[in-house]
Amino acid sequence: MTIELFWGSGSPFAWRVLLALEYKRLPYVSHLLQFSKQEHKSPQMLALNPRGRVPVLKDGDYVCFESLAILYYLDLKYPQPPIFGRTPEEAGTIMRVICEYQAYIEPRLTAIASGVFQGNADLSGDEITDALHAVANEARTIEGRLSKSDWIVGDACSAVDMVIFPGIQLLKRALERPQARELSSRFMPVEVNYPSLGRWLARVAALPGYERTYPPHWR
Ligand SMILES: N[C@@H](CCC(=O)N[C@@H](CS)C(=O)NCC(=O)O)C(=O)O
Repeated sequence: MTIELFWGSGSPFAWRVLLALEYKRLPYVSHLLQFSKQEHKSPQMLALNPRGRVPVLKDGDYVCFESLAILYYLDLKYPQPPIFGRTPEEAGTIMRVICEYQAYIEPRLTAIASGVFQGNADLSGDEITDALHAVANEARTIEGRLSKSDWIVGDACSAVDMVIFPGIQLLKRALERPQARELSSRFMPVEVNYPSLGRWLARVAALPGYERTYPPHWR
């Protein structure tokens, strides 16, 4: 069976899946879609995912979308190396930290990133400032985990690293923009404010195949 991945450059959700495919050393056909040409909304793509969003994974006749669902599918279908832990307890903790990230960090991180990139929010207003404070507090918890272990949960790279890493990269990229200079001081430079998180970012970036996952338009 051939695995095909439909994705877009800079999508943190697609990046998760690329990291998982590379980590599991699965061969795949990459379909890099151009958001600017609305290729993710083509009739062919809408037939695969009626929401017109990426990533979409096709494995033979089976189609899956929603990045976390894709990670879960890949792990059950291609179990080695596992990304949802080696024990039920590890799996539970990996899922728990992913759920915490999605509930308490991701919406705020998205608000900050779209405020910076799309200019649709006042970067010195309460909403964005509060969002950054909340993200910075949550990052402290992750920093605590990473000060005790190389990976966020357990002693190997897992789905939780793949879910959180692209989000942190997106946040860093947003906070590096000149218009975010004042806002960024609470978080940046990551390597100084969160040394263990900084080392973890470098650790993920050193994984085999990482270069193939890096958003082409960020180079
Ligand atoms: N919850 C989805 C989110 C997917 C998503 O929002 N993808 C964005 C790219 S970052 C997209 O395709 N946006 C296109 C659009 O909304 O038109 C997942 O985890 O896969």
